[in-house]
Amino acid sequence: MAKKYYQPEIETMPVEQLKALQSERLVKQVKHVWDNVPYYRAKMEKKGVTPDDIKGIEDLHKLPFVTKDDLREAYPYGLLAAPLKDCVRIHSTSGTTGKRVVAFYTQNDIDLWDDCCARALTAVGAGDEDVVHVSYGYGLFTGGLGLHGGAHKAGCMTIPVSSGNTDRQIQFMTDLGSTILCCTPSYAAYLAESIEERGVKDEIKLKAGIFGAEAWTEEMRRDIEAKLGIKAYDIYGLTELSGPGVSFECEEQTGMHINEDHFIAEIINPETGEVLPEGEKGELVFTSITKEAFPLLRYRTKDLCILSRKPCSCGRTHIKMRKPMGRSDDMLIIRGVNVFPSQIETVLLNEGMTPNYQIIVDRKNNTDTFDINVEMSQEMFSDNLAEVTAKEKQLVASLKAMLGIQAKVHLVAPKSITRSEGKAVRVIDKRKLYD
Ligand code: DLL
Repeated sequence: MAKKYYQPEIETMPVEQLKALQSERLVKQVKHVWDNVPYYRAKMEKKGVTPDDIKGIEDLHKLPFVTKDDLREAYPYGLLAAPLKDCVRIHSTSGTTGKRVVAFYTQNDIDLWDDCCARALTAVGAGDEDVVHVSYGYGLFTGGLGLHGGAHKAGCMTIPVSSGNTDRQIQFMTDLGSTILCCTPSYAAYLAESIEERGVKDEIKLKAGIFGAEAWTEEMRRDIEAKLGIKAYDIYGLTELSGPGVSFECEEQTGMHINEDHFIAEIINPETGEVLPEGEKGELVFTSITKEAFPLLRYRTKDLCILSRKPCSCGRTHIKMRKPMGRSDDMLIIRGVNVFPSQIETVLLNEGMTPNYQIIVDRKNNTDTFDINVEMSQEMFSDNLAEVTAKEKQLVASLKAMLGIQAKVHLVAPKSITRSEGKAVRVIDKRKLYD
C-alpha cells in the first residue's frame, strides 16, 4: 500500500480549535521574542505593549508591524531569538532590492518547515511511490532545500537536481521517471518548451508540478498544464518566514491553504495599516507562532492578496489565500496608471501568445514609454508580415482594454528573450536609472 504524509488532525482541525491553538502559540511566541530579542522589545515598548497585553489572537492588532527595513537594520544577528549554538542553518534573500536578509533556523525550525512542504507535496498526491524532481535552486535560496526536505519527509524519492542545465533536467526526468516537478512557473514553461522541441513528451511521466516563488496567472497555469500534460499547483512562501510551504494548493486549485498552526495571516490596508475583513484585497501580513530562531511578528510582506475561509472540498480547514497578484513594489506606475505585470501576462496568453515576454519602461521627453516584447511561436514567425502586423495591433487593443493605456507591442523572433531558470525578470524599468 502506498503511504502518504498527511496530518488530518491538524489540517482539518475545526476552526474554533485552530484559533485556540493559534492563541496559545501566539502568547508563547510573543513572550519568546520579548525575552530574547532586544530589538523587538524596544519596538513593543515604543508602542506601549508588553506580553501581558497579548492574551490571544484577538490582541494581535496591538503588536507593531515589522518590515523588511527592520530586518535590514537588524542585519545580521539583531532579530535572532535563539543562541547561535542552537542554530543549524541560514537562508538568505537574493538582495536584489537592497541589503540581503538572513533568516536562521534551529533543527526544530527545519523540521516544522519540512512538515509544511511535505503537506504541500501530499496535497498534490505525492507519496512514497513518487519521484520528486526538485529544480528550484539549492543554496541560499529556500526553494531547493525547502521542497527537498518536504519530499524526504513525504517519503518520496528525491532528485536534488537544482536549477539550470536543461538537457540534464530532461535526461533525468525521462531516465528516472520523475512524477512531480518542483520549480518556478517560468522555468516550468521553459522546460515544457524544451521537452516539446526534443520530441520527448511521450517519455515524460510527470503528473503534477508545484510551482511558486513568483507571481503567475491562471492563464500561465493552463498553458503549463496543457504543454506538460500535468496538474500545476501553486505554492507560496518567503525566506523571512522559512521559505516555500507557508501556504500551498490542494486538488481544488482555488487558492492556497495557509499552514495556520504555524502562521497567522492578516490582510491590511497598505496605506493606513488598518486590518481589513476577510475577502478584501490588501497587503498580506504574517505572524509566525512556532519559530525558535527567527520569529517574526506581524511581518509586512508587500504581497497583495485576498483571504477566504470558505469551506474547501478537500476538507482542510486552514484559511486560503488567493494567488498573490504581485507585490506592491512590482506595480508599475506608467503615465499615472497602475500596471501589474500579471495583467499583461493574462492578456498575452489569452491571445494565444507564448509566455515569453518582457516589459520595458523608460522615460523620453518627460513622458513614460511602455514597450512589450513578445516572442512569436515558430508557426507565427513563418506567417506573412501582414498577419504579424495585424496580431500586433490586436494585442495593443486588448492590452489597452485591460490596462487603460497604450503600449507598444513588438513581436520578436522565437528564442530571442532570455529564459529564466529561477525567478523570471519580466520588467526592465529604466526610469530607475534617472531617479
Ligand atoms: O520565493 C520562497 C519560495 C520558494 C516560494 C519556492 C515558493 C516556492 P523569497 O525568495 O524570499 O522566497 O521570495 C518571497 O516571492 O514575498 C512573493 O512576492 C513571491 N512569491 C513566492 N511565492 C509566490 C507565489 C521564495 N506562489 C517572495 N505567487 C514573496 C506569487 C510568490 N508570488
